[in-house]
Amino acid sequence: MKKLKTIYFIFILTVIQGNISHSETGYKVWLRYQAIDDKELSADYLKYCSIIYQAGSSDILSSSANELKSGLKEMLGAEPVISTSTNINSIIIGTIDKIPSSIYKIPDSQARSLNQEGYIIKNTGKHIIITAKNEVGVLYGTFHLLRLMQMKEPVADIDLLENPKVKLRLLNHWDNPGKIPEERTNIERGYAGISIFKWEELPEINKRYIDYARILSSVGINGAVINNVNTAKKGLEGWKLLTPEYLPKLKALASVFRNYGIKLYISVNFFSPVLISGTDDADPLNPKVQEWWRNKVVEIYSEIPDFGGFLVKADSEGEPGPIKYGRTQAEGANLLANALKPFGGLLMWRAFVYGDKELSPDRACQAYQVFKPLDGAFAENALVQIKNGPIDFQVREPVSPLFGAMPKTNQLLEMQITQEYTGQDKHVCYLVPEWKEILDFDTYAKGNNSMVSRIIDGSLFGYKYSGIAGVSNIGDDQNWTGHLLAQANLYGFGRLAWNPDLSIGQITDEWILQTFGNNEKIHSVLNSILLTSWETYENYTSPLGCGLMCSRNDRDESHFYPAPSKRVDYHKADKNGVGYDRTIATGSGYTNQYFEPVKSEYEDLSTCPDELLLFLHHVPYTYKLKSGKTVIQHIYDSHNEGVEQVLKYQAQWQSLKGLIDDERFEHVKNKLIQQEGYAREWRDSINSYFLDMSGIEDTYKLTNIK
Ligand code: GCV
Repeated sequence: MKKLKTIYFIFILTVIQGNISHSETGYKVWLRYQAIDDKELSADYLKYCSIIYQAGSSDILSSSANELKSGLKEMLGAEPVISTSTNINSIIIGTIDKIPSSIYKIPDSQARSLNQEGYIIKNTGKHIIITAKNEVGVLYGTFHLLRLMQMKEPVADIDLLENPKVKLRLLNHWDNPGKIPEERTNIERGYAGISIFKWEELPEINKRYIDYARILSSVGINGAVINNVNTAKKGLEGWKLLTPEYLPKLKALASVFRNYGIKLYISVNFFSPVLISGTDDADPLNPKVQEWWRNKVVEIYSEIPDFGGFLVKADSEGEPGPIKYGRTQAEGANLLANALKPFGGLLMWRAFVYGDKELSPDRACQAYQVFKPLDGAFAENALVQIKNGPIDFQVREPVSPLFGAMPKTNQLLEMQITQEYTGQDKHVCYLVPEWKEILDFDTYAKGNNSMVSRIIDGSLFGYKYSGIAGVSNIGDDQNWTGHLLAQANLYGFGRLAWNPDLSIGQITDEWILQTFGNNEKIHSVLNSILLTSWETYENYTSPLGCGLMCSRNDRDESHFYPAPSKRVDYHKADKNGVGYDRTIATGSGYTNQYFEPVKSEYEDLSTCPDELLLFLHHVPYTYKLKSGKTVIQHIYDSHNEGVEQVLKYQAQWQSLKGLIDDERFEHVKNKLIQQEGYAREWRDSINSYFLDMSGIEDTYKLTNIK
C-alpha cells in the first residue's frame, strides 16, 4: 500500500509539473542537445543523421564524430552508426581531399574561397557533407550543423561556406597555478569558483578539460592562455610554468586542446631567466639572456610541437619588464618573439602600462605615449595586445586610441568577459552590445571604414597576425560562469571573435534557443533582459562615462561596491561640476590621440556624445545634455531608472515559472533578487554623493519616491 502511495505521489507530481523538464545545472552550457519533440522535423533530420561516414581518420575528426554521435543521440533518440559505405544516406565528414568525388565534387571556386579554418556544409539530397581544407574546419562545421539542429532549423537545402574572419580568437585565463598566497585568489577577477586547471593532478586528464575544449571549439575559439598575466606579484607562482616540473602538465593539457583545434599559450614573467636560473639580469640585449630564452623555447617545443606562444604583462602593476635595463617595450617583446620564431610561435605583449612619472599624469594618455612611437619596431611574430579602452574595462569607455595608431604593428584587441567592473557574478550584464560598439567603432585611421573590426581582422593594414583575446569568465562552478546568464557572454565573445560582423540579434537568438529552447515567451523575456542589461548596469553605476566609482578592496570583492568619494582622481567631482577634462584646449590633451573627425567630435562639448561626456569633459552640474536634462538630474534619474529596470527583470523572470526547469529558474531568480539589493546600494550611494557635492535636489525623487 505504501509503495502504491509513493507511485501515485510521483505520478501526481509529474502531472503537476506539466511541461517542466528535468532540472539542469547549466553544466552543458549551450551544448544541451535537447530531444527534438517535433516529429516531422526529427524525421527530416533522421533521413541523414542515423549514419556517419568518416572520410579519413585523425584525432580532430574523431572529436567531430564523437560530438555528432552524442549530440544526435540526445536530440534524435538513437546514436548514429559509423559506416564504411557511402551508398546510404548519411552525414559525411572529412577534408576535401578525402571526400570521394563520386559522392560530391566541391567546385574549385568554393574550395579556393575557404581559408585554413573555414568549412562547407552541403546537402546533396542523399548526404550532408561537412568538409574543409583542414580537419579543424570539419570540426567547426560539425558544431555549426549541430547548432542549426538545436535551433530547429531545416537542413534539407543546406549549402553554406563559412570562414572565420579573425585569425587569433583567444581566451585569456587569469588563473593562478601553484600555491596561492593568502591575499590572492585562485582566479584573479574570477567569479565562478576556482580554476578548472588542477595542477596538482595534472598530467592526469579529467573530463572537464575535454568539455572545456568542446565548449571553446563550439564557438570557434582557437587558443587559450591558461594562466594569469600576473605571474609573480605578491608571491604568485605562475612563473613556474616554465620550470621542468610543469612541462608534462602543459603537454597533457595541450594534447586535449589539440583535438579541438585549440592551441595552448602561457603567460610568462619577463624576469624568468633570473627567477628560474639565477642569471645576473634579464636584459633583452644580453646574449646570455637571449640564449636562455632560445633554450627554454626549444625545451617546450620538443614536448609540445604546436605550442602557441607567450603572453607578457611587462612594466605594469608590479610585473617586471625591459624598462629596468633602459630598453624599450619593443626590445623586450622581440627578445621572446625571436626565440619563438623558428617554431612559428607568437609573442603577445600587453599595452596595459601606466604610472610612469615621465608620462602624462592622465592615465588614459599613457599607453599611447609609450607604444605609438614604437610602431614598426616589433618583430613580425609579435603582437601588441590592447585593452578595448584606455583605462581598464569600465562599463563605458571610449575605444583606445591605439587602435589604428600602429599600422606597422600586429594588434590584438583585449576585452573582458569576466565581469570585474560589470557586476561580477551578482548582476546580469550582457556585454555583446558593448563589444559590438567597440568592434564597429570607426577609428578613421585610413579614412572612412577603418573600424576596429577591420584592424583586428588584419584587413585594414594587412597584418600578418591579429585577433581578439577575451579574459575568461570560466571557473569550476557547475555552470562554469557563476551567473548562468553570464554564459551568454562567453558564447557571444566566441561568436564575435569568429565574425565581428554578426549582429547582436543573431548571437542572442542563437544563445537563447540553444540554452533555453524555442519557447516564444522565454525567448522574449530573455531577449528583453539581456539586451537592456548593460544599459541597466550603467544606469545605476556609472553615469555619462564617469567610470571607476567603485571600491578598491573594501569588503569581499574589490571593484564591486560604490565608493565615489575614493575615486575623485577619476571623476573629478567638486562643488561646481564633474568630469575629467581631457580636451586639448584646457585638459590633458587625450582627445588629440584620435584621428579626425573623432578628435574634433570628442574635443567639442557640443558634439561629444552624452555617454562619454564625463570621461572627456568637466562640466557644471547644471550643464544641459542633448536630452534636455541637466547633468545632475540625469545622474539622479538614471540611477532610479536602473533600479526600476531590475525590478522589471524580476517580474519578467517570474512570468517564466513553470516554463524553465526549477534549478535554472531559481538560480536566475535569486541572482535578480541579489542584484536588486546591490542596485539600490549603488543608486543611494551615488545619488547622495552627488547631492552632497552639488547641493542640488533630485526633483524626480521628490515626486516619485519608492
Ligand atoms: C591581471 C586590472 C585588474 C587586475 C588585472 C589588470 C591587468 O588592474 O584589476 O586584476 O591583473 O587589470 O589587466 O593586468
